Amino acid sequence: MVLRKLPGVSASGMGLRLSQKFVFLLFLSGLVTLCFGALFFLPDTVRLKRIFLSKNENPAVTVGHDNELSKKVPGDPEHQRVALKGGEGANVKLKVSRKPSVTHGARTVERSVGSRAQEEWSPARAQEPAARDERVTSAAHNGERGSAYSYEAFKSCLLKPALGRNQGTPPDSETLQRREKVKEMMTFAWDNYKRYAWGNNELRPLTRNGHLGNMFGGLRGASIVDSLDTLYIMGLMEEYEEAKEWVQNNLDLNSNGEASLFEVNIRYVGGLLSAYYLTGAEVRFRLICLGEKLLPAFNTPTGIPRGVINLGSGTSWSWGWASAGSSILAEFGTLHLEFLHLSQLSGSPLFTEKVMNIRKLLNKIEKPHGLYPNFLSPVSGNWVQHHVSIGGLGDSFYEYLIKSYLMSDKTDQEAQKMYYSAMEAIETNLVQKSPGGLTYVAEWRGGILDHKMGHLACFSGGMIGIGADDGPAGQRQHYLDLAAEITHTCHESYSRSATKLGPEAFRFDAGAEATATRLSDRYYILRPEVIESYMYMWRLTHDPKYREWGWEAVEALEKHCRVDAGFSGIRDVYASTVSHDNMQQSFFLSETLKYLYLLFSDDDLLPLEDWVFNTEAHPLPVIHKRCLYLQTRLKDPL
Ligand code: DMJ
Repeated sequence: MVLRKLPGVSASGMGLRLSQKFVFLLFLSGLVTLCFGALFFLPDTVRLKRIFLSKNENPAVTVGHDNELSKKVPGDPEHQRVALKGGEGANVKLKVSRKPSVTHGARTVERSVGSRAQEEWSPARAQEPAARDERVTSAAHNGERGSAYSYEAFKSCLLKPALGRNQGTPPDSETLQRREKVKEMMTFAWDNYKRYAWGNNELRPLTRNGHLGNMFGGLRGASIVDSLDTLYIMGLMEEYEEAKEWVQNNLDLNSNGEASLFEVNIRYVGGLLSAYYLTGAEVRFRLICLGEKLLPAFNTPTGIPRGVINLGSGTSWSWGWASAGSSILAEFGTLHLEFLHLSQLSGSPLFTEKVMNIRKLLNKIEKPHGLYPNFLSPVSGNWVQHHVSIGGLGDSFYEYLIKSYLMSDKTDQEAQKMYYSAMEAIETNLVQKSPGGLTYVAEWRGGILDHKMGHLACFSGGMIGIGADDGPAGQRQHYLDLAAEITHTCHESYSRSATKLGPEAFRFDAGAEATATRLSDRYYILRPEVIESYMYMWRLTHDPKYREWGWEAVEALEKHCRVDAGFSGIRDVYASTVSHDNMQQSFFLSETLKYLYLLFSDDDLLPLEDWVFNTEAHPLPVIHKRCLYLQTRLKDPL
């Protein structure tokens, strides 16, 4: 019935006239074109879009990759190489969209084939479920983008060979013997970890088993990741290969637990970054995946990250013990070095933007007497308490200011300014001289001094030393003297104990001078800070006392901390019969033994012109001015 009413439809059947057929076909083809075109406007995650559009046709894939490169580094040979990889269509489409690339989804997997990401794809990784995660796939994409900064390009930026002319072998036999001893300690610590705790985070040397703990959100193998670069610089190649193989085949990033943003960053991100830069190990892809898993912690009203993050769900929260849901200065202030390198390797400015935002807020906020308190609200962006310390809760924030400046080849003047103003405020308000003539850095509680210095604060001797050259005019010697005085005080805290190891905290009140007065402060957990300062002061002054002090520490560690199956912390440094805490901390392998080894090596092993150490002693390369093209790109983000 209806058909009969339609013009052009014959009564005898459904036949159409030729002209009608033509119009109908025209209409049909128009409809098909319209539908296909509409695919371009679907969200990136819609499957149809990925099925129908080939990778070179997908405009989102090309965004932010060649776009950034072609816009910001014209003429750079590395850029040209990458731009070609994108295909001709890439550069044309790039001009249209300026979306940040990190949010790009699974589509990027296809694109990464044939790129750097593919080079790094091992069979083990291919089986890893994480590879199917959308954020991970975007990392693959970014890994590819980062291929502009190839490993070879990076190596050509170094001024000197990383391991020196002869692996830093010292010319005199006594120092060489001492260095060999430290290497033996590392082998002993490693072998026992391997035998009794392989894959766990730390070794429990008395009970001969592993410890996982709850700081790393279910990530495993902290001692392995922390040891990679130490094993490598010590020339323990068999052990290094074992460690690398474990990372490649067994380090599972798909964990789902409560992690400290700070600890995962300094140990895992830092450890993997160093392994990559020192050896070219194929960890770049995984590094970027891990970096991305930390990003949700920054989703706060101010962009100041919270301290704890679930690596699986991305939910983040503040430590229960931190007052009023605050974030900790030493935690959110100790991301800068690693995040800058994550941007270098991924080509994504996002990591840099996150840490620059922290710096911006810290610059803007009013500081009591020019000091930075330890607790800040990630919601309001205001200080929560006025407790200031260069030890625990504050320490590595200051360290990362001066090291950001040094790692930028002294171009990051903002970091320079912040560091020296902070130092000035610390000197005015916190630095004290004891009646016995020992210089120390007290803690500050709303204007009242607590005459206590933590073991953690003893890193400051080295920090002030490496910062001596670039402060206000005429201050170099002053800073070198201050660094030497603090290092001397920290050495005193060791030499005044029965074990010749230093307590967790020592005081300068009620008649005490560099000794712990409370039972709860008497322990030593294999911490590195005092030895770290010896190492820097040795490099800066070549005063033989620093090597002697380091050797005293080796003897004390051997005598009191070495047990049958590894090294252990002790509960009371003042007791001549020690009680062990049954824990071989991963930082003993990454920091304490590394700094000792460097102390007894020539200065050309990891020269300070080329390397800065992150706060877990993982060496990260200085980004030299002549290799600045990526930095230029990052300063002018999408
Ligand atoms: C290490 O994890 C790092 O050095 C950190 O900055 C402070 N604490 C430990 C070592 O004591």
